[in-house]
Formats: sequence, C-alpha cells, structure tokens
Amino acid sequence: MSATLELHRLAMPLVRPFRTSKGEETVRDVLVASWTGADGVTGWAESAADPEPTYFPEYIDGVRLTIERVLLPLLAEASAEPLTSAALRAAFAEVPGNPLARGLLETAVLDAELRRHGMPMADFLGSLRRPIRVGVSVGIPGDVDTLLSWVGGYLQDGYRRVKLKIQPGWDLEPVRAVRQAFGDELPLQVDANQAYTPADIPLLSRLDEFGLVLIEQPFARHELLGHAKLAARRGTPVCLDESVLSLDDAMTAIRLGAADVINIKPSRVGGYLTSRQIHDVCLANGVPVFCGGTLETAVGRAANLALAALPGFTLPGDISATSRYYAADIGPAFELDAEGCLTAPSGPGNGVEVDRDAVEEFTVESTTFTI
Ligand code: NPG
Repeated sequence: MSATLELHRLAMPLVRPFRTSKGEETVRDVLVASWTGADGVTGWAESAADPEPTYFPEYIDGVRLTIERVLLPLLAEASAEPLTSAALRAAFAEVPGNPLARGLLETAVLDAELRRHGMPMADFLGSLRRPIRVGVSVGIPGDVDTLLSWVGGYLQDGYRRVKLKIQPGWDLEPVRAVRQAFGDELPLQVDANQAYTPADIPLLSRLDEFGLVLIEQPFARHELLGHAKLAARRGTPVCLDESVLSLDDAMTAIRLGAADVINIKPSRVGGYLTSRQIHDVCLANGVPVFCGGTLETAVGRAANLALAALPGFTLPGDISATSRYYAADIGPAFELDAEGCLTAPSGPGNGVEVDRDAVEEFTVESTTFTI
C-alpha cells in the first residue's frame, strides 16, 4: 500500500477554562489525523483522546502507539488501493478494543473515501443535511453568580439547551439557581462524568423537582446496574456517555434498562459507522440519542453535525459554535443561525477545508507514517 498518515498533536487555547468533575482544561490538547491515500486524496479526523486516561481508558500517547504498533501493520495487509473504510474495518475486525485509536484511523480513511466520491458525510450516513438545534455545555465555575452570568451569555448567543456539569457539592444549588433565574421552560440537563455512586441515588432523586431533560453518566463507567436502578425510579431520565464504548455496550445498556438516552460521541465508539449503528439500534428501541462533543476543532465539529442530522438525534447535541471554545481554529468557524441551529457543510467528506498553516501553528508534535 502506498499511503501516508500524519498525526498532529495540537495545543488549542480555549476562550474560557472548561472544568468538569474530572478536572480543568485551559488548552485543548487534541490529536488530529490526516490520511493521504494512493491517489493523493487526503481525509481528516479528530480524536476525543485526552492527554491522560481521564474520561476514557485510552489516551493520546496510547492512541498513537496503538496506531503505530497494532493498526498500521494490520492495514499493510489490506489489499484495497486506495484504502476504503470497509477494507479498514475488515482489517481491524479482530482488534478487541481501542475504539478511539480505531475510530481516528477509520474516520480519516472514510473522509478521504467520501472526498474521492464527491459525497458529503451526511449523504453517506443517510441523514438530511439540515439545520439542527444545538446545546451548550457549561463547565463548573467558581461560584453561582459566575454560572448565572455564563448561562445568561450563552442564552443570548442563541443556545436553546443548556447542560450543566455537576459534581458532589455542586449539584442541587446551581441547578436550582439556573432554574430560578431562567425559568422552567429552558431545556436543562446535567452531566456528572461518573462523579457519584449508587449510594447517592437519594440525593440525585432530589434533582427530579427541576424537570431536567436528563442526567448524564452519574456513576462509574462499569456501573450499568446502578444506572438501571436509578432509571427504574422513572424520575429524571438517565443518559449514558462513558459507559458506551461500542455497539455491544449500547445494546447491553438498553437491555438492562440502564439508559433512557444515549450520548453518541463518534470518536468514543470507534467512528461514524458504529455511531450510525448505535443510532439505528436506539431508534428501533425508542431510546433518544444526542451527539456528544469533546471541544472539537472544525474537523470533528463538521462530521458530528452530519451525524446529528439523523432522525434519532431528537435531543440537541453538544455541538456549539466554534466561538464557544476557540478564537482561532484549523478550519472555518461554525456560527449559530437565528434559530440557534448549525448545519453541516455541504462539501464532500466532512466538508471542511483544513487550514494547514493553522494546523502547523497549533502543532506541538507531529509524526508521519508511510504505509
Ligand atoms: O461542547 O464539545 C462540547 C463539550 C461537551 O461537555 C462536553 N464534553 O463529558 O461530555 C463530556 C465533555 C467532555 C469533554 C468529555 C472533553 C471528554 C473530553
């Protein structure tokens, strides 16, 4: 095979620190891949991996090593020229895990494939390229007044759904304050990023009075039974994020009654094809989904917008405008329209023309592999 893979590790300054129960980021440390096939067409992809295994078991250095030591050697055996996403999936069929590493490569190869065919990602996934309502995820500030000023600012910006990050000691009070300040009509949801245990069910039950859209990932990743117990109360709907790293995880969660809603983050589940499968299973089982986010650059944001236009994405996703996170990006900025919506670009693949100068400017480390 004659192809080139470049892995760019970027340091992207955030316009505002982003704090969750897992820690704070002021600069997004993000891995972006470009794949250039035998015909010279380049595809791009972005990973949700963090510098440490914070939200997911995989992390940036691990993803890079998995790609170098495990995945690229498997691709060297693949005969399709230029490589297709189907051939790549066949080559990786026996890899038992590592969805972030697999997903990064698969998405870059898929993007190149779609660009080769002149086909937008939305058309490939079967979604209508339509404006979709998006939400904003609000990090944990120092105090309630700051939270209220942040939320007020985001509502003015046009966001129609707000997600508050919560953790023990920062839950009932901020939620009550936001409800009181902005009213019962505001679609409001919370995300704990695994910060509670099932022993906290009585405390979390007190959130029911605030009429939340959902509570996301209150317990540890493996706590499917705990999530099922919380969901069985039929109070605030329970959403899973970090617990779902594959289609199998999604099916098990649905069968156990552990997920009233699933957050689909393409990078977390191994790419857009698996995301589409999870979407289909959720739709067939009456489980609404929304598209998660990990502070994406234009590359990930554009592809997520294409996915989030599928019919089962009935809840606004964590796909904010670029300016929510970045003053400068590696591709065109996405801005909310007058209805608080974003639309996927119309060009082939993810539709983003990546600004290579910007990539270079933000790159702190890059590696090139020839396959
Ligand atoms: O708008 O892109 C966004 C961020 C949405 O809150 C968000 N992401 O826990 O879902 C999450 C969180 C996250 C960020 C998770 C970075 C992992 C890494």
